[in-house]
Amino acid sequence: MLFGIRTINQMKKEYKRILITAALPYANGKIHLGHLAGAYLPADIYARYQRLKKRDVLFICGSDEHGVPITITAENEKTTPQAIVDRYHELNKIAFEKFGMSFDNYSRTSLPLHHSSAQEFFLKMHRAGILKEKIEKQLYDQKAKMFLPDRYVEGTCPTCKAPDARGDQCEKCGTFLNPTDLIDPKSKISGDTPIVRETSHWYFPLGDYQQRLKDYIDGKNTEDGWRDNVIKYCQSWFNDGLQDRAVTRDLQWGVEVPLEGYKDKVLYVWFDAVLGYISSTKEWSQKNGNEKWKDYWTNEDTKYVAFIGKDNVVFHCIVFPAMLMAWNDNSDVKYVLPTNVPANEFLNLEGQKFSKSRGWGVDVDEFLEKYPADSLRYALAVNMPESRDADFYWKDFQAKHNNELADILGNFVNRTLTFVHKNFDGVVPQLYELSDLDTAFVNELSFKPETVGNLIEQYKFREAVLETMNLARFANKYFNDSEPWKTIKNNPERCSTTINLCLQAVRTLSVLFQPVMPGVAHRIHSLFNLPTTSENFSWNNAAKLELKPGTKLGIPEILFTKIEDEIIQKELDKLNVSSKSSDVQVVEIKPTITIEDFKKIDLRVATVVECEKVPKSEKLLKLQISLGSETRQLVAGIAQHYKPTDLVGKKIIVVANLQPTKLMGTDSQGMLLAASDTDGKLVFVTTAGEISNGAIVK
Ligand code: B3M
Ligand code: ZN
Repeated sequence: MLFGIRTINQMKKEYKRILITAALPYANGKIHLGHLAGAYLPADIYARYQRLKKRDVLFICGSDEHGVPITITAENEKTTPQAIVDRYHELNKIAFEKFGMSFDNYSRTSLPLHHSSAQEFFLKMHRAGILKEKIEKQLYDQKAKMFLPDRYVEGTCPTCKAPDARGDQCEKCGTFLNPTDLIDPKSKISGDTPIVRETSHWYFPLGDYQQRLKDYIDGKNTEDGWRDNVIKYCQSWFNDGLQDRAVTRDLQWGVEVPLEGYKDKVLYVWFDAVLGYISSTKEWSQKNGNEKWKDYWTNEDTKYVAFIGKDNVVFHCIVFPAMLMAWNDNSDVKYVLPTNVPANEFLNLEGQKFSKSRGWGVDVDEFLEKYPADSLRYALAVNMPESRDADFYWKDFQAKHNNELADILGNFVNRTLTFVHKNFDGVVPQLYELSDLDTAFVNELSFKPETVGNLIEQYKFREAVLETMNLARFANKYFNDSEPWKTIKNNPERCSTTINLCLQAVRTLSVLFQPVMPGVAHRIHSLFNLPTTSENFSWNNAAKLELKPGTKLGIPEILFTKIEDEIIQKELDKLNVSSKSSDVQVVEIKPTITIEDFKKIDLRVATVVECEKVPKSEKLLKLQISLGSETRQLVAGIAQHYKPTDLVGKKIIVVANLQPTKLMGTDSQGMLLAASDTDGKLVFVTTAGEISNGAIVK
C-alpha cells in the first residue's frame, strides 16, 4: 500500500500548459519595492523561464479595485472611488511595464466582465443552496444612513485602552476586533455614535470544505516546491477549525449582490478579487478573439501557479480553492485548483517596514527613472524574501550593481567582445582542439541550464540567480587562466579556441539571465546578430555551442555604469538614514539552526535589583538580578552606555544557562541581551509588558 502511494507521488505529472497569476494589487496606492519582491518579480522570472522552455504559458494579473480602503481614500480626497482606481490602475500598470513585467493581460476588477463573472459564481452557489443567510447586529450611522464597515468605526480599544482603535484591529496592541467590541465607538463618516442595528448577510460555509481542503493541502509537499511556511500556515488554520465566512457587505462600492432585495449590498472584496484572475483571462480571450481561457482554467492538463505575498495565503490556499470546489460540485465546467502557491515573506526597507503614512518607501517610478530596471530586478532576486523576511538596503543595491553586475557580468562580456574586435576583426573565431581547461569550462556550461532550471521549477529564485552569476564568475576565471593576451602571440589556435568558448558562454549567460534581466539579456544577445525569437533564445539550447565561426559581432557597449557613492548617499539622506547605520544591517545572517539548537539556550526574564561599576573597569557593570526563584550576579559590558542607576528596576533578558565565568576577577553567572549599532551604541533588550521574573523567553 505504502509502496503504491509512493509510486503515485513519484510520478511527475505532465502538464500541457501553465497558467501563472500574480496577486492583484489594490488600486489604492502605488506599488512599492516590497510588492515587487513579494509576488511580481518571482512570477515574472517564472513566466519568462517557462516561455524560454517553449512551454505554453499564460501570465495573468490586474488591479483589485474594490474594498473599503478605496472608498476611504476617495472620501478623504473628496472624490469618487472610480477616480481613485482609475488613477492607481494606470500608475501601477505603467510601473509594472517599466519594471519589465511580461503579463499577457493586466485587467481590472471594475470591468463589467468581471462583475458579471463574480455574480455568476455567487449565483451558482446561492442556487445550489450552499450559501447561508444570517441576521447579525452591526453598527449603523443614522446621520449617514448606512451600515458601517469595520474600518469606518473608531473607538477605544477594550484591550489596551488606546483611544483610536479601528473597528477591525487595534494598531497599538494588535488585537483583532469587531466594531461592536469598541468602547465609545464613533463613525468615521459623521463622527456620530453609531447605533446597533440588524442586517442580513450571506455566508460561505468554509467549514464544510475543511476535510477536502486538508486533503488538497496534505497532497502538496516541499518536494513539489511547496514552501514549508505556506503548508504550515494552512495547517494552523485547519487546527483552529474553519468557520463560515460572510461573502457580502453593506457597501455601495463593489460587485452588487445579484439578488432581489439586496441591491444595497456588495460582494466581499476577497470573494470577487480571486475571481479576478478568471475574468482577466476571459478578457484576454476577448481581446484575442478566442475561447482559450477555458483551456487554461478548466483543463486538467493545466499547471496553475499563483504567486502571492504571505499575507494572502489563506485566501489562495483555502478560500479560493473552496470556492472553486463549490463551483465544480455544481457545474459541468470544472476549474483547476492552484498546483502551487509560492508565497514570499516580506521585504523591508533599511530595516523597517514600508509605510505610506510614515513616508518610508521607495517609489518604483522614481527609482526606475534613475536606475536600470534590470539592476533592481537582480538586486531583489538575489535577496528575495523566500523563506524569511529580507531587507532592501541602498548600499546593498549599489554593491550588487557595481560589484556583481558591472565587475563580474559586465566585465566578462566586455573583455570578451573587446578582445574579438581587437584581435579577430569582430568575427567569431574557430574552435580547435580542446585542452583540459576548455573541457572543464564546456562541462560547467553544459550543466548550468538544467541546474538553474531545476531551481526555478522549485521556486528557488534566489539560488537560481546566484548560480547564474557563479557561471559569470567561472567564465572570468577561465578567461584569466587561459591568458588569451599571451596565446594570441605564441599560440593563435589556443587563443582562438579560448575566445570562441568565451563567446559561447556570453551567449549562454544572455539566455540564463533573460528571466531576471530581460533588457540586459536582449542587449547582449543583439551583439550576435541573431533573431531573438529563434531557437537560439531557448533554454534547452542555452549551453549548446551554437555560435558559428565567422559570424560578425556587434560593437560592445558598457552594460552597467557604476553607481557613485554620492548618488546613494542622496537616497539615504532622503530617508534620513546614515550610511553607517545602513552598513550594519548588511551583515550576513548566520547559518540556519534548528528549533532544537535554539531550545538549548535558556533565556529568562529578570529584574535588575542592584547595579554598580566593576572597580578599575571602564566597560563593566556588576548586576544583581532576580530570576524569581534565585538572585544571581552577572557582569555586562555596558558601563559606557548606562549608569548603574539607569538599570536598577529594569526588566532584562538573560541567557541563564551560559557557562559561569570571571570578568576582571568578578564572577558572572549569565549574560544580558543587548543590541549593538555600527556606531558602537548598545541598547539592552527588555520586555514590552508586565511579566514575572524567571519567565521563559521562547
Ligand atoms: N489586493 C491584497 C494585496 O494586494 C489583494 C490581493 C488580491 S489577489 C486576488 O495584498
Ligand atoms: Zn489595543
